Amino acid sequence: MNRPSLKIVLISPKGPLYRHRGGIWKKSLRYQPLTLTTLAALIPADLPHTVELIDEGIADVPMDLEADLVGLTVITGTAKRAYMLADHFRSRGITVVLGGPHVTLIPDDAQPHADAVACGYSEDTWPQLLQDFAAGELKTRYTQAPGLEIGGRPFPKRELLPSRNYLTNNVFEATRGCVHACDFCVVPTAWGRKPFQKPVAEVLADIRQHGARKLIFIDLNLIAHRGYAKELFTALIPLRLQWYGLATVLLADDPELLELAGRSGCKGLLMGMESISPANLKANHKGFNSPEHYARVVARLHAHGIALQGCFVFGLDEDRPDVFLKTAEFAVQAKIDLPRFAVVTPFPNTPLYLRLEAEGRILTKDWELYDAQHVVFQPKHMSVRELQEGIETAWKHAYSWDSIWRRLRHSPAPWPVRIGTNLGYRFYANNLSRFYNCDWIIGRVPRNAPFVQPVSAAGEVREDVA
Ligand code: B12
Ligand code: SF4
Repeated sequence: MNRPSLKIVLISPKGPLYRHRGGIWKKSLRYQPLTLTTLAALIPADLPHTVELIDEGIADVPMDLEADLVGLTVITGTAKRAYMLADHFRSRGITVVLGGPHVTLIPDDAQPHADAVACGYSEDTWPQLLQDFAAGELKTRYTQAPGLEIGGRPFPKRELLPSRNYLTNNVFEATRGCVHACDFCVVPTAWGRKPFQKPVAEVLADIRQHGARKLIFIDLNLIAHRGYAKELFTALIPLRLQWYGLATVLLADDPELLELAGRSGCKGLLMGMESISPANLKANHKGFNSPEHYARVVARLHAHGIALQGCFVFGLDEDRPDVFLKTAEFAVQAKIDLPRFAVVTPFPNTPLYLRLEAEGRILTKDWELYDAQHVVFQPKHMSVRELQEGIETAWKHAYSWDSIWRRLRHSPAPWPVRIGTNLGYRFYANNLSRFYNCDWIIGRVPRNAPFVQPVSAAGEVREDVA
């Protein structure tokens, strides 16, 4: 019997970065996301269907779209928007499925807005969910299969999103997960500490069939499993590529792996430096980071032609009002190519969140503000306003002309890249509150409509925020 063709629409709702269309985050600065293209590839071939992908960062969602099933991927900062879209499509009789990091962290929050939620990695459950739906047997919750393997899957269908709207669609994934357990990180809470890996031959086959020469690995910690990283880097060498990715600072203490990374074409890495306070790092289970060695990390990466985007968070319990300038100046002196600063964000159900909630310090559960730029909890040694303003101070210091010059001279990146990235970040640094709409928090302008006033767990408006 012929089954009717399903019309599936997959949506990545717009998040905090896209509130200000026309800002510095123009189309050309984004790389193509992998979530929707991966999900599209996982739709069973024997299920008659058509599929459409909508990345709301580059295109509007037609509210009158026709579909049998809409799937939305949700991170905490986009949850409010995702729920709004979900409620709308369900009111039109369309079946809605929600999945992604936020749904995995806190499924009961998403469940009322969906016909089904998918928790965890969905390589096995998403195809099953679709078969169930086609058979009229959709369940309300699908949870990551215990023996999940991410290898042996079809390659992401990158062609389903328009490549012209992105800086690149040469975006790849070799691994998932991380072996560490940093208190503020979503990864161990959402997906556990088991590293998942695609067979190296499959990663290479995907790169080859896509014809990528310059690419991005989105893996959160490419060196989570040393043996795998060694195998991958070694296999990449003959391809003579250039690649960018994420790793921990531990790479710098592993001369063999670092050399292989350099030889395999690694040109830039993003690393979570997090804090210059060892006490902060220890308290948050990231004691393997040693701030006294950060300058050495940079020097060793540079020696292999690798530039560093070093990320710091502010608001951990040891931070006091002098932390912002100290950290920014530290980053400049350490010659970090591109320092970045964010507010530590207690994503739901992470150890950090649970601790702050137990202490009555979570100020708001308006998920839209959980974007790593807004202060959503009561800091220990400063006011919300000091923390919110301090981040701008750090950005402005790190991207002053003087600081740019002091860092730029040492970068291994080609001059046009060094200058372009620093100018981009300088512009961002000087317009930060505009992009993230933080002004209302620090009282500079009246509050804008969609945000709620942070309130303490007890329900009263916090005076230091108002
Ligand atoms: C690449 C990436 C980005 C890219 C692209 C984002 C994008 N939309 O794809 C960029 C750089 C733009 C980015 C930006 C940000 N990101 Co980001 N990003 C990632 C990263 C490293 C990989 C995501 C990815 O493509 N994974 C590969 C795909 C295949 O996996 P997946 O998305 O998890 O999908 C699988 C399952 O989750 C599930 N699934 C997911 N969605 C759905 C939907 C349905 C219907 C179903 C059935 C299943 C399902 O099935 C998939 C297959 O198993 C993740 C970390 C991570 N490893 O997940 C962080 C991550 C998603 N980002 C995060 C954050 C916080 C941000 C920013 C807010 C950071 C900032 N301050 O700017 C911004 C906000 C972006 C926005 N939307 O406004 C957090 C989200 C935490 C949270 N609870 O919200 C993560 C988890 C990182 C972290 N450790 O905290 N990010
Ligand atoms: S090392 Fe990075 S990815 Fe791993 S748990 Fe810590 S913050 Fe998360």
